[in-house]
Amino acid sequence: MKHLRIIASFPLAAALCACASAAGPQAGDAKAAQSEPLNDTTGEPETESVTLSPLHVNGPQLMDNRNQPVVLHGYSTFGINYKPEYVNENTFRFLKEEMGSQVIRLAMYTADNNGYCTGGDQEQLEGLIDKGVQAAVATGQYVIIDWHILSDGNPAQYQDQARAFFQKVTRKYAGNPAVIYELCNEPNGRDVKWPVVKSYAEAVIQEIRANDKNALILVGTPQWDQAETEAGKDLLKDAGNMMYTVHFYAATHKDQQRQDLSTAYDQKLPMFVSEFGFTEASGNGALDEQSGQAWIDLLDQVGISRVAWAISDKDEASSIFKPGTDPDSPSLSDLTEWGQWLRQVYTGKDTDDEKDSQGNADSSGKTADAKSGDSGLEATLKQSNTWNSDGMTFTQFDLTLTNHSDQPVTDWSETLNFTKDVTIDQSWNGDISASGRSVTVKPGQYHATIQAGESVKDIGFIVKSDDVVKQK
Ligand code: IDC
Repeated sequence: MKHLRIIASFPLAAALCACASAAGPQAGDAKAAQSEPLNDTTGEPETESVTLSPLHVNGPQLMDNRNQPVVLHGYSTFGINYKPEYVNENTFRFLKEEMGSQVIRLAMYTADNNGYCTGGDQEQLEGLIDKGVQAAVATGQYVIIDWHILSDGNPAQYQDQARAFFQKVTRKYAGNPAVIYELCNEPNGRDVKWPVVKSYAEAVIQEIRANDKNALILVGTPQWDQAETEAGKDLLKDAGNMMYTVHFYAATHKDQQRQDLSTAYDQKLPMFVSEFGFTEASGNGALDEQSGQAWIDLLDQVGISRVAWAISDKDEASSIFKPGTDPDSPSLSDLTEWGQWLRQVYTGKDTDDEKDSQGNADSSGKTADAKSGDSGLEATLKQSNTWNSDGMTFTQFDLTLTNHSDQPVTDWSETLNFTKDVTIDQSWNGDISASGRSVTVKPGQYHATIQAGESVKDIGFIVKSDDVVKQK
């Protein structure tokens, strides 16, 4: 577990710096630099608490403070007034280190289940928000404070409370680049058209901007966050740094909604998917992986951040944890099918393999080495960035090779398979070549021998393909 933790938190800047002397000029190339959008640090491996880069919007794209595109992956809490126990630093750390999370959304219902405006204990809820913000920051993640309207479909209904709430929290967190404000979860209802939401947003944004000129603000769109094209025709003015939210549940929302997102993207609308699932919109029912994958491919293509519903152990298909999961010590075996799927797409790691190799609790007889490639090394490939340029898709992968045996491994070779034909655009710290859908990695000038127990983490490459590519 310890070494996984280091892999997950090692900033790419450090890897790139480390290989600048080792791998030549490509290490500092602008494209490679795109892959380190998050940490406003260079050099040292990340400690618990990192400074996150302030985020800003440029055209439709979210960017870091070096003007590099940022695509955040993350998880939403279930309503914090339903499941306060999951607002928990240990859970957030697990999500960061094992589940590829870079952003946590704190969903605070306003009306449902003793919400903030319907009898909930406001002080207690504000305390939970603060606990969540601290826990996200302590684990190096962005955090979204979400005013989670739902049964109260019209955000104007509790506009005064919303203004007071956002005034309070922005006073508290002013200037903290980790904190993002989501003004209203999912406006809905027959009369709740975009102008209604827009005028609510204007009122609340005024409060936020009085305290914080730069914070990133997310604004909902009507029809449960699916009327982005309406917003695209009538943008908020002078709101500063902001994006519009789109939500989807893949088993319910399909081609039409994907088409709407593409249309809005063509309008250059800055969008952020602050909630999504693969279930039906009810949060339950079977996962529709086909429709879900089509959504993920689309988000990858256009570089949109996404936050999955939900950090919960409720017995429903959109929960990432099985019932009874201990929020103080979640583990891979607690993941539901949905949790496992998210881990796979956010980190490239297959949870079944890892569960087998964890702590030698291996009933299947498989060893850690059995899952590795050709050489007896454990190979973990992490997709760290993807972007489009000149009509092609570029995807950066970082490779970790671990020798779990008690013997050094020499003259190794690893073959990695992908879903599409790829060519190598750049590579570092290895002899790396592509043929069709596979990439072969051999030792270059470095790492000819990997010692017993050693983990090599600075090998990486960027592949070029005609569409989104994933490891197979
Ligand atoms: C759902 C929960 C469900 C709960 C319901 C009402 O999954 O257990 O009973 O809220 O509190 C949304 C909402 C989100 C919903 C989710 C799934 O933002 O609050 O959570 N969903 O229905 N929009 C579309 C789907």
